[in-house]
Amino acid sequence: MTTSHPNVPNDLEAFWMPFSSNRAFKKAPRMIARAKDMHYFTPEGRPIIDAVAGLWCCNAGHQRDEIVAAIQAQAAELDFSPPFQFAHPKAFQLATRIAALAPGDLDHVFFTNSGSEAVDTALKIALAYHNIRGEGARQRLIGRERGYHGVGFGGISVGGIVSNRKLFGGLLNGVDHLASTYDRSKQAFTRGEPDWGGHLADELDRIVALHDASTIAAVIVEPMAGSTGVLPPPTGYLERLRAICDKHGILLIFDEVISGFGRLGFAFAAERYGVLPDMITFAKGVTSGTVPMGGVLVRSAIHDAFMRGPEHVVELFHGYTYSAHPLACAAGLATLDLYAREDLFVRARGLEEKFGDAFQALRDLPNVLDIRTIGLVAAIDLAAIDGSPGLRGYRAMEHAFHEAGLLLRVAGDTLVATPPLIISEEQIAEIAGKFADVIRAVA
Ligand code: PXG
Repeated sequence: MTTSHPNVPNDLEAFWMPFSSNRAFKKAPRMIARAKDMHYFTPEGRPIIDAVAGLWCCNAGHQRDEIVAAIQAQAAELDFSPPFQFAHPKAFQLATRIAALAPGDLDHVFFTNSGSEAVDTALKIALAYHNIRGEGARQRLIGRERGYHGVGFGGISVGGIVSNRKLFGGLLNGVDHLASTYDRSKQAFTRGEPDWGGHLADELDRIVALHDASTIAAVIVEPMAGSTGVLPPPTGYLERLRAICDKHGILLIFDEVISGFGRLGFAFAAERYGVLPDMITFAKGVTSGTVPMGGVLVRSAIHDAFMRGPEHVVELFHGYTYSAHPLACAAGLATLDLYAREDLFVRARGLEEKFGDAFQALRDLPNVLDIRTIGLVAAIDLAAIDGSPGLRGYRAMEHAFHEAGLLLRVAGDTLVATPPLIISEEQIAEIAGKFADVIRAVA
């Protein structure tokens, strides 16, 4: 593919794009060159309203002056310092700030560079925790069907997305999965948490009975499953999981890579649901997507269990060269300042009803099978084109970008909206209107 525009590269061959239809893209590229607040701009300068906060991450909107300035200043002051046996001040400052946002005694932060690394880190901490307490037989990990926990081997093993698993061999041993909490016949067109499905948490008791609690290390779930099309937790479900884990000494990990930092109107979904997990994984919104960063929040008892033995000894043989990178820490601090100053989590909570109204109103459009709304998230299931699952969704994404000036996200034939938390009421109406145009265009 060649193109004559000065800001567009002539050769698109070398870059193997992640999770993309490379050949289709390279025939008709959807190129993004610039961004500001709620908008992207193509190289030609055409505005595209961002209905998905980049990829669920730019919660404060794009190119916010305070975050840009903090990154620029940090780059001029300290490019990198080794995170193993040395540190820079902002790493401690940011960990303290994140811990203060988290509920209960989730008081310790292990930094990573992505959600995938955060998930693998949390799973490793769970296994090691049981080991050092003399319960080394606790090796099994429990995930959930339709769960997404990134693309590391740990994450795809506990994850429940067939395409992410089937080509990659045997994965981790000793993993089991809970059933997905979604049943359209019982939950269609639900706003917020569905009433049906809380009992599905009791499956954990069945899995425990099969394997015995003494072999199970941890359960990992997204409080709200995001990537497979937005599946809010049924009322009571997370509480029941917590109770069963407590009964059996199993650690409960909430993967909040998507639900963290305001998406559901709270710093973390754990707060919305009043359920305290043993660990929370986060990424994305911590820097509003500006610099890669992820991490794991860990409860005190788990952290403290490692802090024993001779003091010169490394307590956890795990970490990344770029854990707590100075640029990411500077971006994170500026992002948290901005969230606080503009009260963006509370703002999201205040907009939830209007956002839900705007998207639930699309239910009579052609091919709409279900609409789920929660926080500042909406998912619209469209009927698949016979014999070509995902084609209607793909066409919707293309039409949205090229014709409607809209960036949306598709998961198969499900269209997803998850905009920056700075969205105005007028922009909610604008985005919902564009979704309606797109759904009609692909009918
Ligand atoms: N856990 C959860 C719950 C996620 O949503 C990851 C882990 C992995 O994060 P990294 O930073 O390694 O990508 C994610 C990522 C989508 C979509 O369209 C969602 C994600 C990534 C790409 C697309 O829903 N979430």
